[in-house]
Amino acid sequence: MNTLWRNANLTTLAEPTGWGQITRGALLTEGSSLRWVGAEADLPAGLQVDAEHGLDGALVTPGLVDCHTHLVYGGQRAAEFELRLQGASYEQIARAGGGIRSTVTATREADDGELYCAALARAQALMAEGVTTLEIKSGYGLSAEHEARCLRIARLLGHELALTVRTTCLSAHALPPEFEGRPDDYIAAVCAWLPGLHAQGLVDAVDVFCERIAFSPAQTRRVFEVARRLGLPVKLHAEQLSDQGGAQLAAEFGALSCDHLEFLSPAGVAAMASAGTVAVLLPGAYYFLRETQAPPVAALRAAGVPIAIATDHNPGSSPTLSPLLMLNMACTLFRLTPEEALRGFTVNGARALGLLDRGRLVAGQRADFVAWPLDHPNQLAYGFGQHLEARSIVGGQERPA
Ligand code: DI6
Ligand code: FE
Repeated sequence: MNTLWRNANLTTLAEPTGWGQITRGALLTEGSSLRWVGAEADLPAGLQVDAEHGLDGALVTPGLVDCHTHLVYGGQRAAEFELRLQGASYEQIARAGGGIRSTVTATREADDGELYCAALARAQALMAEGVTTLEIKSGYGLSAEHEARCLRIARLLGHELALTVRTTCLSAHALPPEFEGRPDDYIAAVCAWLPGLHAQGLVDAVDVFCERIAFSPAQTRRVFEVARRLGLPVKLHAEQLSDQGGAQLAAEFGALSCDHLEFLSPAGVAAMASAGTVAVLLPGAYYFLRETQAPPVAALRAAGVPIAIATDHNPGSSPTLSPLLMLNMACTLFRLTPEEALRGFTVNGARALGLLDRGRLVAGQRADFVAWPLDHPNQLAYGFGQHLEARSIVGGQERPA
């Protein structure tokens, strides 16, 4: 089925730099792919289409790719937010058994229906702001059974909703209480259950939280070695609170991405550049934890490391469901340009998931695009806290509002 989408003010991101704007543009979709993108005036003569839709001159961008979320969990942590406002640090709360561990307890106690409904509502909020591809990590189950449950819910969302879901196994997120004092034994358990999760088709990538309050580079390596044996790509929560040399380790394994990176060293930047690893910057967590050291954006740019932006939605460090607010914060807090921020939430976000078939509006890519009631793409990052009625077209089909 061929569908023509007319009267679009296109931002294609077709080239490595520049918005790639085409005013009075059109898109021709064939099934779930883009077959032709250009100015209406250049439409091939005698074109036969099965359907035609007008986009009313709306700004049209590639669909947003939220490449880093922890969407499936029970409970919430507003009380911990209050404790932090009174002076407790994220690390102190984690060391005292709160933080991630408290969400693990709430997640294990929630039944499947509760977990599914809560995650569904979060996914719908992201979709309302133009997300068409979503990564979801496990990491609040921390046992074979509960990790599988959370990944299954993530997969189910991908089947039920009009968006692509990619799952990441982040079992090495925190030490569960039953392994207290035995982190190496827990890593051995994770390494033992990973092949089973993979065999059930639940895992697209493997991630580890490499940090002094989580797992060491040596423990990270053990998990990555299993991932490599299974042929699964890796990602890493790296240098969020301190420099662990995680980026170099991840680069050695050809990681798709290293995420957070506030404490990334020059050696880490160089390693990521040579491995082609994407830097996923997470301004929501930086803001909410009131961090003061921003990631080394100028060094990443100079080294040619692709930069992605994501919500990092999670109950502890980034309870936001607003991709547009993240675009704004990427500019105000990390000094990205509005164009770099949009690229970060589209083409580079896709690359951080190993998806090269989306993120730009060019023939051959997936027909995932969003029509916004705006005039210029720089307005996406501008109106912080704005609520826009976006129309999303996913795989060539308009998603019901
Ligand atoms: N870094 C983060 O910012 C999230 N996970 C991680 O490894 C926070 C998770 C949480 O606090 O629940
Ligand atoms: Fe995260």
